[in-house]
Amino acid sequence: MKAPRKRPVDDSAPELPELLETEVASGERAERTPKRRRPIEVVTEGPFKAGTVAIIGRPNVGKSTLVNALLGENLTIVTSRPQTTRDAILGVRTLGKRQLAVLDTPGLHKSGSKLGTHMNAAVSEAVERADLVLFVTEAPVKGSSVRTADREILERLGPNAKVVLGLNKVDEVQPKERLLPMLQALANVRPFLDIVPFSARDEDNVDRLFTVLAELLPEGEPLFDEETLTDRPMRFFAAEYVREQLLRKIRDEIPHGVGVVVDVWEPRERFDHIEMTVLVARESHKPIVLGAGGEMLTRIGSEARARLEKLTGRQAVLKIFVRVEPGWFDRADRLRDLGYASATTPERPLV
Ligand SMILES: Nc1nc2c(ncn2[C@@H]2O[C@H](COP(=O)(O)OP(=O)(O)OP(=O)(O)O)[C@@H](O)[C@H]2O)c(=O)[nH]1
Ligand SMILES: [Mg+2]
Repeated sequence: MKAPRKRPVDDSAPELPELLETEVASGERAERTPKRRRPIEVVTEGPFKAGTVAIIGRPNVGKSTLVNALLGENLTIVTSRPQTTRDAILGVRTLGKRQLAVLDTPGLHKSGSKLGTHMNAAVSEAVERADLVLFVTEAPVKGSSVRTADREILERLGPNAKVVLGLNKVDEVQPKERLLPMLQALANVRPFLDIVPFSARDEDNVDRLFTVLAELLPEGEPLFDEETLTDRPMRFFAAEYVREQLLRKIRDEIPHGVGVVVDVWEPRERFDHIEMTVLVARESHKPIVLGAGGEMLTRIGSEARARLEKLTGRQAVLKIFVRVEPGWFDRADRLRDLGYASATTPERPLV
């Protein structure tokens, strides 16, 4: 069997990534042209390639947005707040002779609770499990030096880890030449198999990123059947979509965030009947979640329901309760109830 194609990058001179080449070469006129979302090129000849890519990076750099763009499905939750994702979440896309299984992971951060420890441990597990790591960071609005937190993550990845560098949010930087010093600085921290600048939000260059990652995967049989989107049960996403709305609407008022537990999931003939509990840490948080006359919780429920129905293709009826449970984020049993698999795993180095 042929080895997967690798494109080594010289530390001192990173390859000029494709997005930059086109934009630099075509000048100002091209920048005024609206971006086109290119479809992913489907490989139909030759051996099948399949494998897992762990997508890691600081909180809020756009990992989950990217996962949804790579999957072509709105699966994982996205908010403008750091520490949105709390567990490694698998998403699978099979196109022709390529199967890309991506692991969305929590943003690596300094943890202050069992939940935080679990989140960082989930990243280590994802890296261990994966064939390839995609390290994502965001384009700097100003300056070009490598952020300390980025450097720390890159240094925690062992020298033998197979890592691709993804630079997100390039839509925020004009002209694109301004990205080059940062790419150069990052490439000086460690070698990357490839470097891809992209905008997950605008789905710009995500097609190329898919191709680059898929080509680096090992040859072999598919890991999942062609229709698989994720290995998580729908009830996990039901809870996630409620949490997403809570984070979007009232994160400022609830500093420790919330936990959402699915208590009942009953498939009935024409709809799924779902009962959930929102855990808050303080009595004073309960009226914030409920809103005046329960209006906030009703809005949260109806937006989460709409998102869930799109995913399951079935109607849903959601009943949401709120319970005060001080310190829920520090209780291993509660974290397991919330579906966070490695709730008791201690933090380990990223291998
Ligand atoms: N301008 C711009 N914003 C983006 C892009 N991709 C993501 N964002 C925004 O960045 C914020 C964070 O996105 P997420 O996808 O939740 O980031 P994350 O890395 O998964 O965050 P955590 O789960 O907290 O680690 C959201 O407000 C996104 O809309 C992009 O390409 N351009
Ligand atoms: Mg995320």
